[in-house]
Amino acid sequence: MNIPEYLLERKIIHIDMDAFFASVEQRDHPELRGKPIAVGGSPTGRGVVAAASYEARKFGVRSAMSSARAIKLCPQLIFSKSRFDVYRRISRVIMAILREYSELVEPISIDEAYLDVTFNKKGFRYASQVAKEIRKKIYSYTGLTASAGVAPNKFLAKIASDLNKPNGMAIIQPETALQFLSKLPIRKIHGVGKVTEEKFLQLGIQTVGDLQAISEFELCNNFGKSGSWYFKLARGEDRRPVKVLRTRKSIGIEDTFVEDIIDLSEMATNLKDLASRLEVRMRKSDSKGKTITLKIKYSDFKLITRAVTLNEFISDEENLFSTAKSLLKASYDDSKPVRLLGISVSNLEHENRSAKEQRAQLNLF
Ligand code: TTP
Ligand code: CA
Ligand code: CA
Repeated sequence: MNIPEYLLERKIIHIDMDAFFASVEQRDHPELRGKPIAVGGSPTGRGVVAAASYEARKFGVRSAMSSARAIKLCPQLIFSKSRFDVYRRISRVIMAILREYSELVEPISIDEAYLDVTFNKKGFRYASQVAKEIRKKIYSYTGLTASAGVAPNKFLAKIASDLNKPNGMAIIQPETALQFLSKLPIRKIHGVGKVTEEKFLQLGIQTVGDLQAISEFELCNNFGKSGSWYFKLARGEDRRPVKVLRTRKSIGIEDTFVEDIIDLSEMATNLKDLASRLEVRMRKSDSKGKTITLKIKYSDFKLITRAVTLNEFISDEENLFSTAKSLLKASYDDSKPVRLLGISVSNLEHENRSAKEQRAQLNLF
């Protein structure tokens, strides 16, 4: 059988952490290990389950289920509070590990990413070797397990990472992709929800194999534009590139005043307010930075920026304010009314750190 060229061009890995939030809680609270646990809102309120441990899933407990229903299904279920800052930090370590193998990394949620390893940084011949190494490294750095899918494109890689979950991996080879697809139930196609599945079933389409027998024209008649997409997917054709999301290079905040300001102490008051709001933003995105930039726009719309790089990473109001204020003092001119002030922080900490350093900071074990 001829293998279509689009299945021979690339090697894509999809990595997805196992029961992510729940596994983190079990890692940090040994008494929860081996037990059915749910991370999320309490069953007495109107909370929902964010993540369920694999032990809890045996009882049917799932993400997005109401906590009240979860406890009915599994009366011994233990609820654990979520700790987003911890999950975010771990996520960053994982993404940094992935970048050690390829520059082409596309995080698609807090616990999963695609990477294109057609040309990987370590010169591995097989993508499966890369995936194996990555899983090992994630475990040694975070104490958590990940599952991996290796395939010629994103669509197949995502399906593959689910096949041997948890703590497993699967490879879909170009040679076997079409045969594999033919047996796959239609709902396994990413983006096919209950409603679309029902529509497929009504047309007598249960597996991707059934879908392969339908013409593109007919699919478009039934599903509009998505018809062509389904037609391609049925043949394992997914040319979507792994897109590198540019990481944030700076965080800033600015205010344009209703009336221009000429008084230095009034400017300082505004700067103080900016610094306080900037601190909140930096805390939210869990970042610190070294370079502080002050932006001044004068009443004649002339714009200047003044920057200083500190010896340490900061994110607190006090330091932001005092640094910005000294920049302001140095460039203050009492003949020039100011219409806008802004502070931004660049040279951010997480860009400057490798996975190893991030792990050291996490102090996991
Ligand atoms: P998922 O990857 O969907 O699930 P999971 O990691 O818990 O389990 P699996 O082993 O099947 O991959 O989601 C990752 C995390 O995102 C999950 O641990 C908690 C969070 N999440 C929510 O907060 N709400 C949700 O509805 C879902 C699906 C996930
Ligand atoms: Ca997951
Ligand atoms: Ca996920």
